[in-house]
Amino acid sequence: MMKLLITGFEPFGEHHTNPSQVLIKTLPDAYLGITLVKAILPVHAALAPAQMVKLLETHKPDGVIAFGLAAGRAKVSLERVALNWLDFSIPDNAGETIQHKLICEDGPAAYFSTLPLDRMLTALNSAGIPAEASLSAGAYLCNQVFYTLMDTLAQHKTAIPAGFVHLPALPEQAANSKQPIPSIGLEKILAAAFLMIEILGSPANT
Ligand code: PCA
Repeated sequence: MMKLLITGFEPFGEHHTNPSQVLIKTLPDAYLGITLVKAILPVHAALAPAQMVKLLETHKPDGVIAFGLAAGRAKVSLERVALNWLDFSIPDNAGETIQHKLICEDGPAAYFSTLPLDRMLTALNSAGIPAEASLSAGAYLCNQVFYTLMDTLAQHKTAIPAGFVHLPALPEQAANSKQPIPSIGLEKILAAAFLMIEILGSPANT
């Protein structure tokens, strides 16, 4: 049976909720015959990468989709690039603000997502879910976990589809935000996750 690792993040900064955490809590344990290993990562620069490495080693998944929140974005953002760079504009949940620092001293500058992004994009947009490809996952925890994920797979020469997806805020976050921010409802976020999982489970996942 195929096994996918799906991760989200806990709330951080000014956000009292995180759509990626809500997604992880809502997803079933299996979908279309695919086992879903679900985990919520801490917004903690020291702990989150270590947890991602441990999850990969423990579960040896056949594919990985990591999710996080990018409040202010209007569309589900399929990240193309993980950058070897940390530059936090707000502290993590442990109070650390890491700036101008490599994630991995001797690692490559960047890794590309190995998810079938173009196929996913077409499927999401055809299903009426606003989605786009994004060239930067930022320089905070999401990028750090994304880079660690791709670096760990590269180190182990594990050629599985893996990557990162940023989610817009939920409507309840937009409702309580001082600034006007775009949002997407949980039903659309769930539908997006199911479509991406289905694509990874289908044979031509290129
Ligand atoms: N978003 C943050 C970290 C956790 C999350 O959900 C980010 O974009 O880096």
